[in-house]
Order: sequence, then structure tokens, then C-alpha cells
Amino acid sequence: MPDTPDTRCGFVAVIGAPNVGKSTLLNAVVGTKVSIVSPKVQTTRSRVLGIVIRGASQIVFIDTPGIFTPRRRLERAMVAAAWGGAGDADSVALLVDAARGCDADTSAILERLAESGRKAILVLNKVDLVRKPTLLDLAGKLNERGLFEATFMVSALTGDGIGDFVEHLSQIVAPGPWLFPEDQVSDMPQRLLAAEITREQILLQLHQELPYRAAVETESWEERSDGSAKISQVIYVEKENHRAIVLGKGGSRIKAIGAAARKELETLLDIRVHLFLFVKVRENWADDPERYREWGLDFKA
Ligand SMILES: Nc1nc2c(ncn2[C@@H]2O[C@H](COP(=O)(O)OP(=O)(O)O)[C@@H](O)[C@H]2O)c(=O)[nH]1
Ligand SMILES: [Mg+2]
Repeated sequence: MPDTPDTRCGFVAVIGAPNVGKSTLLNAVVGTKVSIVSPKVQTTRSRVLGIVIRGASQIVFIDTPGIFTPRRRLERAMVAAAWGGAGDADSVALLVDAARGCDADTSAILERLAESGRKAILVLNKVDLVRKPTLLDLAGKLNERGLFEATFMVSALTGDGIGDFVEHLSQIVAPGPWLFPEDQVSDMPQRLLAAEITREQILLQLHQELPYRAAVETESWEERSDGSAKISQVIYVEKENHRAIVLGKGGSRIKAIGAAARKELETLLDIRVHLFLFVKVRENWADDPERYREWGLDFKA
């Protein structure tokens, strides 16, 4: 017998309209939070990897920003990153919100998939929200154009159907060596993940346009001798009145954001965390090339 290893490995890009549950799916397959989630669109700004091992297969999921018709520079860069993720991957999973059905964003993605000529995997998400007949109707309709090699019906929230989906992928990824260490679940540096956790709280706790116009950066990360970490972050907003909103009355909002983010970080990192947040006004951060580099986005997309 030749001593060829029987391992398999492949990249699977998760694409779809905003808010269909791509990041929730990524966290569900990985089993821990690697990508932040909120009810707001544009939560995911860059490409995030989630790495899963199933049997002899290592499946590397690429979470992408939602695909929609972009208007601003940041949006253009995010959509370009999403399609870039699909181009780099061995397989593409198109996620559709079963409750929302086939809306304009999803139709546009189907159009582009058809043009590319590559087969994708259809994943109908949020099955916990719809009745079976509606679901089957939608699956039938989406399959009419013959763009999909397989269809899965899942709930990223409850975990329903996730096992079958991962099992299928473990069988179709190509034979080859694993590309990441066995215990690695993401490629996101801890400082960036920590910043994302705080941004998630901003999205969850604040409303209107402001959350989309805030950025978070981890400025320093100090490991202390008692095993805890002191993390300082800056929240960048674009206007002085946004700063006031993030701070809240007597600093109450920033306090709540910090408390929730700290709790989440302590669970994720499994250490005690001292989190210090500062709010700064930086007009036009969304037009600063440096930010794009940091997130792995193309400024000129
Ligand atoms: N009911 C239900 N809600 C879900 C499910 N998956 C995601 N969501 C919710 O949909 C919203 C958007 O999720 P997110 O993962 O950020 O979507 P993304 O923009 O595609 O990455 C969040 O409020 C999630 O909690 C699901 O299977 N069922
Ligand atoms: Mg997302």
C-alpha cells in the first residue's frame, strides 16, 4: 500500500444577500464565535475564515460581507471582497433566507452565478421561521435554473441541518494535506476579533445610521502577570454628535457596550479582561486607505 495520507481539504465560500445568516452559519459550523452577528446589514466588513474538521477533512469556510448593490466606497470594497472570496474558493455555498425568499439581491447573485458557469450549493437558512410547503416551493423555484449541485435546509440559529451540510462538504473537498493546524478555528488575529466583538455591541445597542459609521481598533493588549489581559480600544465615529450618542447620558451607553463586550471576550478567550474604550471623532475614516488594508479590503474596488 502506498503511504499517501487520506486527508482532504478545501475552501468553501459562504455568499448571499445581507442578513441571510452567513456569519451565524459560520459560527454554527465552527462551534464558537469567529464572526460577529447582528440584525443590521453590513455587520461583516471583511473576509473571515472559519475552520472545521470533519473526519479526515478540513473544511475552510470563508464568511463574506453580504452581496448587494453598493453605493459608497466601503460598500464597494465589501462586495468586491465577497465575490473575491467566491473566486478563491473550491466550492460556493449560496445562503438564502427562507423567510425572505428570493429578493432582488438574491436574484442578482443568481444572475452572476449563472454567468460564471460554476455550480454552487444552495443553503436555505432560517427554516425555523417557515412552514415546510413554503420551504419546498422556494427550493423548487431556486433550483429551476440548474445552478445548484445540492440543496440543504438549515437553521444556523438552532443548528438544525448543519451536520448534514458539513458532512456533505467533508466528502466533496479534494484530497490533500490540511492547510491549518488542527486546533485553529479562524485566521483572524485576536486584536481584530476583540475589536469586532466591541463593534458587535455597537451594532446591537445603538440604532439608526450611526452603527454603520463606526469603526473599532484595538490600540493595546497587555498580558498581566495574573493571567488577565488589559485591552484598550478606540471607537472611531465620524461626527461630534455621534460621539455623544456612543457615550450616552453620563457615559452610560459606553459603559454598557464595554460591559457586554468584556463579558463576551472573557468567554471567548477564557481569561479575565479589563477593557478600556475611548471614543474619537475621525471624519471620513471610511475614506482612509489604511482602514481598508487592516480589514483586507481593496480601497480601489
Ligand atoms: N430565526 C433565525 N434567525 C437567524 C438564523 N440565522 C441567522 N439569523 C439572524 O439573522 C440576523 C442576521 O444574521 P447574520 O449572521 O449577521 O447575517 P449575515 O449578514 O448574512 O452575516 C441575525 O439577527 C441572526 O440572529 C436562523 O437560522 N434562524
Ligand atoms: Mg455577516
